[in-house]
Amino acid sequence: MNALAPAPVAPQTHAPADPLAEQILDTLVHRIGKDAQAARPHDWLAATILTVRNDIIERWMASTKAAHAAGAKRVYYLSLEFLIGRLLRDAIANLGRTDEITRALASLGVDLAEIEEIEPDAALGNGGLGRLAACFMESMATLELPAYGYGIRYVNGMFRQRIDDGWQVELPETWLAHGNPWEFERRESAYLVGFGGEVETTDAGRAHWKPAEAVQAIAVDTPAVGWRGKRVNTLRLWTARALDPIRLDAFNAGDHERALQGQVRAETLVRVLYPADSTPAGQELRLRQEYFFSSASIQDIVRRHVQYFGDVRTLPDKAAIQLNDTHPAVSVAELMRLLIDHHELDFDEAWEITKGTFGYTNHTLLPEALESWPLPLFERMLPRHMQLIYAINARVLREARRSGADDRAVSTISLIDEGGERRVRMANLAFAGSHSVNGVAALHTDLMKQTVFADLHRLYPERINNKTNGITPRRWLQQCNPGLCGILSDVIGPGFLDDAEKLSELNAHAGDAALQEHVAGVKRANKEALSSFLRDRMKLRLDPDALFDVQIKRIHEYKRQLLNLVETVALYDQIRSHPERDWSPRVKIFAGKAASSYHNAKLIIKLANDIARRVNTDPAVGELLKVVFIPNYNVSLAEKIIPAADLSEQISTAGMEASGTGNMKFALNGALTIGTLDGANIEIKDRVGDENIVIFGLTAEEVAAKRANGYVPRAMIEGSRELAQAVKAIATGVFSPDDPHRYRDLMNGLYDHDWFMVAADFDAYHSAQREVDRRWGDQPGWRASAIRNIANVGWFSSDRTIAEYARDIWGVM
Ligand code: HBZ
Repeated sequence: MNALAPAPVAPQTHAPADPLAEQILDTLVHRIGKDAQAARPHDWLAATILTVRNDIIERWMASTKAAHAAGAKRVYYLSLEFLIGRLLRDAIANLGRTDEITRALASLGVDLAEIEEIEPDAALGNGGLGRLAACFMESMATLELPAYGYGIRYVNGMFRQRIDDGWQVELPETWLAHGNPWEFERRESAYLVGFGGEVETTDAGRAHWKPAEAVQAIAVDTPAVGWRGKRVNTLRLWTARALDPIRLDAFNAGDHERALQGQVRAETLVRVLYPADSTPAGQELRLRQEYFFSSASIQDIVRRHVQYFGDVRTLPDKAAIQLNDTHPAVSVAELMRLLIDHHELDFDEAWEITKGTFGYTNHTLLPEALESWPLPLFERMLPRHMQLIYAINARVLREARRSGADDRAVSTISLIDEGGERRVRMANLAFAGSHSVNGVAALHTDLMKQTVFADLHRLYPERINNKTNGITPRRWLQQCNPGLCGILSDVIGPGFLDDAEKLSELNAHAGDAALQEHVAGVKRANKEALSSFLRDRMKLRLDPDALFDVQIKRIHEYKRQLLNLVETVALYDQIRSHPERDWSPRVKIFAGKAASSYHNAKLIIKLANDIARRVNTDPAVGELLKVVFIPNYNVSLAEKIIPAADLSEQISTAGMEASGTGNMKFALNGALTIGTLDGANIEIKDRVGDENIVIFGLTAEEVAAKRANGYVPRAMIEGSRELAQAVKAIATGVFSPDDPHRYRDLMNGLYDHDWFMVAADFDAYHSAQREVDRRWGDQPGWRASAIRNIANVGWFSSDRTIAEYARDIWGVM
């Protein structure tokens, strides 16, 4: 400013002394077009985001330039899902600017917490797999890896769940309704993606694919800020545009529908996230989505590589592409196509480059969840890719025969499933096309070797490796539980903020009564905050001194919400029969979405609500037992519930939950786990110690043996008085007097097959819950256990997981 110029006259209202407040106000006026008087909360939110964004953009450009200047190898994380949730609190916390921004907004009469609360969740994912991708994005930036996430910019993410009379109703999620200040459309980064048509052979003997149809993929970038703002990476989500958005010939001829047909078809591609989890979405549109984002991403990666390094043959030295499950597995064929048809490499060389570049992460062994596509559909949509898959298959099967595989092994290794209708097996394609195939917890990786991938593992014994999942401690401890972090800093200093494994220093203080008191005080405050949130939202009163017992996750039979509910009914019966006993008050909290086509999962939601209605209004149990189903579970809700939990329910049928990541979040926030020996529960137990977790039930081996040897659930049910009573009560309509047969089939399923071993594990679970009661009765013991959980789960930071991927798979650390 000119020193001689008169000082500007401060406006009368909202005269901020604070330069940051001035910036926000300036943004509000000049970017949003509102003044402080007229601004609504959404305007303040947008103005705040646009202001902090400037800081992020500068770091973002610096990060990109640094990677370029260093000629660094880049990591590409391909995922059809990124469940990132809200971004404002995370971004400003990682930039270390929370206090400053809180003050600036306060000087403008705005409450930061209030505007954070109206930011919509970016819910571009179903559950664990999508949330893992989001945690990984944050950790890759934190570890200063040059990394890109690639996915789809769905217009409608995960559906919003409403509960009407106890039933789930799905409503569209409109997260973009107020615009999205975090994203940048990059019109210059656009690629053509073809579908259908035919393959011709050129005079030079090369394949030439002539698609019948093409759409344009356009990049939309969102910054991903690492801890302490050290690095900002790019989440690149593709949107679709028709090549010819309006066909003027048709329009002028009066056929307005046909004129816009191309645009509608393109928009359909990116319209909605498939809300099925653990069951493949078998429709043609899903395969179109998979190819659309895979093709755009691979084209972008190859283009960047050639632009920076000149020679496509050095791709594996400079690019590591990780496939998040098989959803992007067609990328293997797409890279082969680009290398052979466009870069004119021969098949063998292209294959070595492809294998050197890709890694594949498997997230499930459920056979019904393994993706495969009908061969005729695949061939019609992607004829050139089908040819390449045949060629890859011929090569793999040749290698299999040479290594001594018999007919049975050859048929399971084949990329084509020949049993019945012929299908393309995406997991086999991903496995064959990758130099690394990893599971997400130790048990899961072992089971991959023993079951689904046994023959591929024998053929390529070096390929399978384990990378136990992790969670980002920034979102799942620092941001969601500031009270706890304050105490931890006071006791062990702030070192844990940069290295979660330093939480182990807390072990020395686990028996300290003052610390126990403080940790319990924060837990109690978090429970009060959750209770008051639920009072406003659900008109519900909870006792913050009760044990908060929580199961929040997708509703799925293998996760066994039903086991928890049946046990709740048994407990309810016992409280009513023995009101004189010394029961400790419990609140059973459930939340989660069911795939819209998953009948039993939706019925389980209804059952939870039916049980809640009956139990919560029964004067015979009073405050001793309450049951709550919280609607519309999402990342933001998890951030409120987890810090308030005393008990974490991780009770899947052993062998079926690949890892779980909620289990890690609860333990990090001082909840004890009641769980089976499944997924990462096993590794949590190994770290927190047997005395600080409650384990029950069949092992994975026992489950397999029981299934193999003819399991008779009816006998189990009849042999357990508590179980028989509870099942009968549910089956005969005690909780559904308006429709007494509502749960008859669900309960008959337990008698007849009980695939998920609810009956087999019931007694063990019931006793384990009584063990929880006993431990809860000893509050000093419980609190010490809570502290030992916090102290010993720092290893489950996604920083550790990503460091392992970086070292063992990507070769970038
Ligand atoms: O991936 C989950 C596993 O069930 C869980 O155990 C693990 O912790 C987590 C991260 O590794 N899997 C999923 O969340 N799977 C899906 O969401 C899914 C989505 C679409 C599909 C199939 C599965 O077509």
